[in-house]
Amino acid sequence: MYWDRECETMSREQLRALQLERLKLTIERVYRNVSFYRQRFAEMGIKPSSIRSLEDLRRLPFTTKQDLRDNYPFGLFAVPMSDVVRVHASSGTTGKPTVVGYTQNDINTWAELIARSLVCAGATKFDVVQNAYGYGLFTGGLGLHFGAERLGATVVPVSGGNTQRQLMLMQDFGTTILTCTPSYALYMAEEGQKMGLDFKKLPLKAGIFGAEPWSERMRQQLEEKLDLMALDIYGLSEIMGPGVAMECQAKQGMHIFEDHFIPEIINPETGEVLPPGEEGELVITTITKEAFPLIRYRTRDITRIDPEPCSCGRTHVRIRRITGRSDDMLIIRGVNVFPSQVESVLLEFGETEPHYLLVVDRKANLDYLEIWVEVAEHMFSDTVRKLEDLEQRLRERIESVLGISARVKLVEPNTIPRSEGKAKRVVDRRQI
Ligand code: ADP
Ligand code: K
Ligand code: ZN
Repeated sequence: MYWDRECETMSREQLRALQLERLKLTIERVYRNVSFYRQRFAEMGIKPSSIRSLEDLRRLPFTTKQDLRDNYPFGLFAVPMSDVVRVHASSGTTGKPTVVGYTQNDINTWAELIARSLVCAGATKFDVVQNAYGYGLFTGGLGLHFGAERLGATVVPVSGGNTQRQLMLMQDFGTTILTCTPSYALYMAEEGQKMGLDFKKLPLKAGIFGAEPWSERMRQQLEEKLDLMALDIYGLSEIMGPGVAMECQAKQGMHIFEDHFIPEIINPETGEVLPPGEEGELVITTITKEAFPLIRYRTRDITRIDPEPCSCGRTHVRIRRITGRSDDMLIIRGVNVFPSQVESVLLEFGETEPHYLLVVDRKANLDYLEIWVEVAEHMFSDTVRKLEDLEQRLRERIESVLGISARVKLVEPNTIPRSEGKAKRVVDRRQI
């Protein structure tokens, strides 16, 4: 079953022809409307007419998250603000978020691709979709929401958190499809078990889980505990949000929707394009976006492309599970966290040493973040109240910068191990 049979199953030949046509239009659009790209292309002697085949894509420069930051907030938009109907944002490394924009057509495309994703999981208009992704600047909530409506399903826009209520609604409304991060789904499962809830008696049939890395082991647990089929969904706000790629019921990787995105895998050290099947950094070019087109965007996500035909009949290539990141970004409860964000808060306060460590752990399927910060010797002679006060102020500021809760622990000098090379800023004890 497909949402858009024609697009999802078109021959590779047709797909490549469509990609080339759309790529050319995108290159023209950014050349005309985004001075950043016009300059970059000029430096490299590239004109829109230089792009004659899909192979020519390799001649184009990469776009990085730094480029987005340098053009904060709207510098890379390719349409006037009067045509932008929505913005979203995800956390940046030092406080300033990465901002993305959508025209009405972009929002429609996104809804279409989420509808496709839901149908990959077997959804129809008879389903009740409990959407426990966060609503707001984060793309998860609203992204899934519009797509579920497009499909005609009944959306329950409950957003994240308040687990007791989630479980109540799940029973009362007869939720059939759950959408949230995999770790939150597992947390719900365990809380439900504690309450004596028998998931086998609920009509839940599929879970669409993403926004953070997870594993086959976790899939087994989720399927067993919640009695549903657990599928992986991938996306990032820079490219669109969730729905860039979605797993089908073959569960052998996520189909990347190639009529809208061109994927490449590169060696993150050298930038060289790797042959199909090799693992490296995923690079994506958008070929239909109007407000915020990106050329060869470096996602930092590590995966590989599987070009083999899929048993579901979709012809779009699959990317395998994201196995890691080529930068130091952590994903904690689905939220992107950079150690440098913590560093900038410490520098801003100037009351501690610059030595810190992020300790991430998972208890009862929920991620916990503890931040150890060294303070000078003399501070330990201060009153406990003074230290507690500092801890509290740091915690509040860090929470507001990161957008998630954290525990701050002030520690004595030389508690945090020093390293001879790159400082070790993170201890990740989570096992996924
Ligand atoms: P989103 O709103 O889609 O989570 P963000 O821009 O906040 O978008 O975060 C995107 C990042 O989240 C990706 O670059 C990737 O590192 C991670 N991510 C999203 N989906 C998955 C997934 N299914 N598996 C692993 N990591 C994922
Ligand atoms: K994320
Ligand atoms: Zn498939």
